[in-house]
Amino acid sequence: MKVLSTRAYPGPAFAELEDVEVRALAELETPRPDVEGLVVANEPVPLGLLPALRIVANYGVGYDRIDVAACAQRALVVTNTPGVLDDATADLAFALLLATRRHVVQGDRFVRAGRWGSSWADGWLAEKVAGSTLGIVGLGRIGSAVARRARGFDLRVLYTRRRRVETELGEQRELDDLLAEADLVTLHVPLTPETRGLIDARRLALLRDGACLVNTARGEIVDEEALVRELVSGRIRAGLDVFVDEPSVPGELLGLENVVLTPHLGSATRQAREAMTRLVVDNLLAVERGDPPLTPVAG
Ligand code: 8YV
Repeated sequence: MKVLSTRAYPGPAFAELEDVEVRALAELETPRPDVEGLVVANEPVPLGLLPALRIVANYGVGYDRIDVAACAQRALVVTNTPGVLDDATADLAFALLLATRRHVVQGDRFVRAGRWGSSWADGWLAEKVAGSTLGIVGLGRIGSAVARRARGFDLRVLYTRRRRVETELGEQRELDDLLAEADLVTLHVPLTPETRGLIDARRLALLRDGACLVNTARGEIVDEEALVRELVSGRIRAGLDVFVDEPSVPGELLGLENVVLTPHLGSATRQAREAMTRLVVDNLLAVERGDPPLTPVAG
């Protein structure tokens, strides 16, 4: 099966694809009737240029930029990579929570600027982490991995989840109540029509003064303009790994000390990324053999 892949994805599994062409989708100008498999990283699929396509294998768990309904109409299989990046993303969410709360990046900049000797950093007293309340918006696979880490930090955990479910990981709340009660809030819902703009200006205003908001999910889950206004006002802090128009980041954020910015690193461990490639390749090989894909997305 001829596979087109938008990048050479990391790990040994990629070499198992016998007939693979690495090419950015923007470079496709004429129809490619030879291509049966496509690997993308949450990129819109030019279905019109790929008439013989059988499978779109997404390198990532989130597939919000792929028109799954249009693929289903053409009886195309769409797969993603759930499960293998939970620990990596939960680790980064925790790193951002701690870095944002404890002025880690701000401190690093201060030391590098040679300012440590000349001024006493007593404006930087942080609120403690242990004993504070963590709100997890979306207690799915990644949210649950965050909740397990929270135990070791003696955090009280609140969570939202679509279904009402009792778990020993924390206490379930309605979203507005969670936002008003938590000291630290981390987002772990997929981007869907229901979650686009979920954390809007009204909900941002519910956050407590000094609260830390972490987003390793998707930029569009938050009203980014409203978030920028809250951050410019200095009322809350944030650790942001994802942005509406990434790789562009709102310019106002770049000069702020109350925000830590990372370039969409959630799944960026060698182990997670290699396992993602493994799953992408296994899905392609399954479809090539005529077997059911391992991790299809619901169409
Ligand atoms: C990216 C992600 O897909 O899994 C997701 O939903 O956002 C990430 O894993 C990955 O960074 C490749 O762009």
